[in-house]
Amino acid sequence: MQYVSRRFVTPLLIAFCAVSMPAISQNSSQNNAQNPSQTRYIRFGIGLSEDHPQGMAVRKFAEIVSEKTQGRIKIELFAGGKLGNDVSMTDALKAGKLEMTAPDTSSLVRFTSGFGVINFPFLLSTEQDADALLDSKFGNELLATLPAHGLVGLAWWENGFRNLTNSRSPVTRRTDLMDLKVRVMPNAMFSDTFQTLGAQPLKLPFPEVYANLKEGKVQAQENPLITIYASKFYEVQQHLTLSRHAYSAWPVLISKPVWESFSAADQAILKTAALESSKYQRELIRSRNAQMVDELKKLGMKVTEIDRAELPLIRLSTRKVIDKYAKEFGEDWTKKLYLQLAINEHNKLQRSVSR
Ligand code: TK8
Repeated sequence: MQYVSRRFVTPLLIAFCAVSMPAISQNSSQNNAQNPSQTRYIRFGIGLSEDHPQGMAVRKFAEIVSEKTQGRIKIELFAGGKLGNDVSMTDALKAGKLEMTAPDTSSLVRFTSGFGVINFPFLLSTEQDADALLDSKFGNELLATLPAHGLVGLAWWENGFRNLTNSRSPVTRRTDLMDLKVRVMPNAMFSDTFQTLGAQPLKLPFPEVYANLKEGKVQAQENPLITIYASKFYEVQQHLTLSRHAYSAWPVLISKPVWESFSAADQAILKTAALESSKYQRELIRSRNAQMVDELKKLGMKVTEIDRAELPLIRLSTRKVIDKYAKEFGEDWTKKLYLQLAINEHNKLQRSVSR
């Protein structure tokens, strides 16, 4: 049933929701201006399931907002790609036809190229480094570019370190990737990265991944561990390589016309709630990821790592991709990124010395 529903129902559902979605912005401003006490409903669309830390973070966000507004603002969760994929939901926010979503950074490169540098292959190695990068001047500067595109970024949730799964054979060396049909996010750098490594990348929106893996249209995909578990990719993928080859994040976005329909006090509540949900989400996703290798082994996945001797060679070959996209994304953003990483490294050393 799951296969049939995903393949045929999802596009119909998306079409129905898109058509039935009222253009919220004018309604919202009417609500706010004429009836500030009226209950406001904010739809929050995500690609992952309700029980994934992304879905649970929306619930936490909703709980905080409802509590701080005495139930005046209600956040409604639409999970599992019901309202579309990262690109279509973000476009719906821009058009004022959907209120909130949390897309992968890779889908925002079309608005601000700087979002792409976060996904540089092997850029980060720990969640702490990721926090230091996102919760910095650099992270705030990225979010500050969004209002020009009809979006407002409230906080950063973690998607996480991405690992490769496939249905063909264990991947521990570059040669194991040769001609492997791998689904990548609709993002040129991810596609180039896997092409450079000898694979055959295919860009697909997240809601279509499971069906295409099951049908064999693609043999592989790459995502954080908890996503592999929550999206049941283990049902159609036998091999897991703990590659941690890239890091990605989910900025929490609200449609700018919707944002502007709220009073400054309500905006402050939404912003605070998003920041509080971010702390909760990162802690939750990390604790769930820590259990996932054992969980996925129990579910039959064969887990390997990249051969030690191979890793420097793989990183070397992806260096070409970084050099290419450092230019494509603009030297300015690349400079800001590496300056922020250097500052964070310095601060880390300072802290370790002062202990
Ligand atoms: C879910 C996506 C997903 C991402 C991908 O909407 O597309 O593989 O990692 O988490 O944002």
